[in-house]
Amino acid sequence: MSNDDATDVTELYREFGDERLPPGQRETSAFPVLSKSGTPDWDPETWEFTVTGAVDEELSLSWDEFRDLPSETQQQDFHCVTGWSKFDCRFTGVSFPTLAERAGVIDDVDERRSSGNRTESGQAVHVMFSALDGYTTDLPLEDCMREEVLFAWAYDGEPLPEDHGGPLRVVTPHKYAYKGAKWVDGIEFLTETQRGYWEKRGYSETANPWEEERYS
Ligand SMILES: Nc1nc2c(c(=O)[nH]1)N[C@H]1C(S)=C(S)[C@@H](COP(=O)(O)O)O[C@H]1N2
Ligand SMILES: [Mo]
Repeated sequence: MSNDDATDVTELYREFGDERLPPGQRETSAFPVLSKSGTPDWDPETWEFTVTGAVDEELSLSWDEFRDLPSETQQQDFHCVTGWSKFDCRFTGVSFPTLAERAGVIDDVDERRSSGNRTESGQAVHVMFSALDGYTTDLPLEDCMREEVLFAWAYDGEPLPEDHGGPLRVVTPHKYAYKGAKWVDGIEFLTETQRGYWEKRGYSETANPWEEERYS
């Protein structure tokens, strides 16, 4: 795969700040590994990805079914809350909006009224990501409904390394990287805010690198 196949989304910082490198970060060419408790095992035969909560249709996808979803390759920046940033990472995977559409997430009140199942599913405003190692992280729905939020299975054209979340991880180039669950195996659409693993332990809910939202 050549670089030309990737959509360059590194300019998204202009929405948040003047500089591509967020304040208090330094650029590195390394790709350190940060995990709360090591790399979990995964079995492609039994792995399933679930989409639950305030959706029209709850989903359960096998690895093959997940891999059949429409995918794309993007060139993105990666900002770790511990102070390093890595530019021009090439990730391939499924965008969050693509998956949300599959599950019939309706985040518009008028659409929901006319869909007739308002009380059944409630209105999704927040998302909880879960992972094979028990990690969780949360974001407001509007921060997830961006093309740059990818469920990525490849890095630089190669299968995503296990330490970096292989087979599947989330990347959130507009947020500190703890918002991107490695080994992700499910998302739940929530009708109210809940806190994830680091968010419960004092890290910022919103995690905007250009505002240095590191801790809450
Ligand atoms: N499942 C899971 N996802 C996770 C973590 C984790 O411990 N478990 N750590 C987070 C943190 S704090 C960071 S900084 C990034 C690190 O990603 P990397 O190891 O690929 O650099 O993953 C995030 N996603
Ligand atoms: Mo982190």
